[in-house]
Amino acid sequence: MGHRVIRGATVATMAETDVAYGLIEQAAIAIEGENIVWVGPQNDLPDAYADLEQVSADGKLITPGFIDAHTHVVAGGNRAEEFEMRLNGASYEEVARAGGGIISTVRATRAATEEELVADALPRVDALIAEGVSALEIKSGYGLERETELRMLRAARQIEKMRPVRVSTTFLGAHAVPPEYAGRADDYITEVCIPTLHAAHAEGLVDAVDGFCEGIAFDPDQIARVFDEAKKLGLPVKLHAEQLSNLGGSKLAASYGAMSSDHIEYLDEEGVIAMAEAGTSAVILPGAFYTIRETQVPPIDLLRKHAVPIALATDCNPGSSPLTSLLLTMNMGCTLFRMTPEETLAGVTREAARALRLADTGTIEPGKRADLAIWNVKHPAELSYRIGFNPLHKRIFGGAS
Ligand code: DI6
Ligand code: FE
Repeated sequence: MGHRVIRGATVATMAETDVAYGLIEQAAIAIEGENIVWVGPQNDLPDAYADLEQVSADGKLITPGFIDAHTHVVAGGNRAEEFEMRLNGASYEEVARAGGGIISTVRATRAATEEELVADALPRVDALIAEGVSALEIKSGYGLERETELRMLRAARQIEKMRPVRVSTTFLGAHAVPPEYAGRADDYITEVCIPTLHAAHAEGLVDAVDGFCEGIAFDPDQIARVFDEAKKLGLPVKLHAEQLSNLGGSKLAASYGAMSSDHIEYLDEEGVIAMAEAGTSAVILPGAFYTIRETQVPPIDLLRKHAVPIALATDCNPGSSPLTSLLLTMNMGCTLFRMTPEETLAGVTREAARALRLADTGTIEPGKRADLAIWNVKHPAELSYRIGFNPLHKRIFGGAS
C-alpha cells in the first residue's frame, strides 16, 4: 500500500490554475502513504521518487475522487409506489391520503433499526463509490423526533466504518414539521429540534447543521433559531434555500457564514451577492429539479458573475431525487443548467470539498490525500457528456486501491 508512482495518465488535477481542468498530459503522481507528494509531467519526476514502485496508467484519465456534498442516503423505505400512483393519475391529495410524501419516509425511518438503516443505505453508497466517490455528506431529517434523528446520524457514522469512504454528517432536524406538531412549527423547534441537536452534538454525531427554509417547511426566523444554537456549539451551518420560492434563506445563511446554500433555483442577485461576500458556496442539485419537473433554473450566470463557488450534488433522497449517480448529475448540470463540463467536474471535486470544508481533498496536489478516480476515457468532458455510462477503471482511496 501507499508508496508508488502512477505514470502515463492524463491528470485533471482540478487545481486552481489557468490551465483548463489543471490538465497534465503524460503525468506522474507520486504517493506516499495516504498522501500525494508530487504531481507533474512524468519527464520531470524528481529522482527522489524514481525508486518507488512504478504503476502504468497509460491511456487513462485520473481525476480527484468524487465528493457528493448533499445526500439523504440514510432513509427508510422508498416512494416508488407513490411515484407510480402519480403517474397513474392520482392527485396530490390522494397520494397524501394513501400516506405518501415526506411523511411516509418519516414513518418508515422511525420504524427502522440502525442496522436496517445502514443496510438500506449501503447499496446507494456503493452505487456512488462505483462511480469514483471517496467522500459524501449524509443528513438526518427523516426522524423528526429525538431517537430517530440520533439513529440516522449513528447509521451515517457506521457507513464510514463499513466502506472505504469518508462521511460528513449533517443534522437536519429542521427538515419538515412532523404530523404530531402540525401547525406548531415553533414548538417543534423548541421542544424537539434544538434539544436533539444538543444531544447529537454531545454524542459527536454532528459535523454541520442544516435546515429547509420554505413555505412547506420552516420560515427564516425558525431557521435562525436553529442556527443560533449551532453557533453556540461552534458548528457550521448550511441551508436548503430558494428551492420553490424566495424567502431570503440564502441571505440568512450567508449572515451566519454558511458553508453552502443548496438548491437556490429562486435565488435573486441580492442573495447571490450576500453569498459571495460570506464565502458561502452554492450547491446545485439538478436531480431534484429534474424529478419535480421544475422549470425555474438556478441563477448560474449570477453565481459566475459574483464568483460564488459552485458545487454539484445528487441530493439523493427517496422523494425528490432518487439519484445515486454523480456522473448523471454532471450531465444534468450541463444539459439542464448550461454549466460547462469543467464546472461540473469542479463541482463534484474541488468545489464539493470546499462546500464541505474538507481541506485535504478535492484536487490532485502535493499534500492532499491520494483520493483518486481512474477512468477509461481520454478527456474529462467525456464524464459529463455521456449518459448512463460508467467508465470508472479503478478508485484509489487514501493511497489504497
Ligand atoms: N428538499 C427536497 O426536495 C426534499 N427535501 C428537501 O429539503 C424532499 C424530501 C422528500 O420528499 O423526502
Ligand atoms: Fe436535500
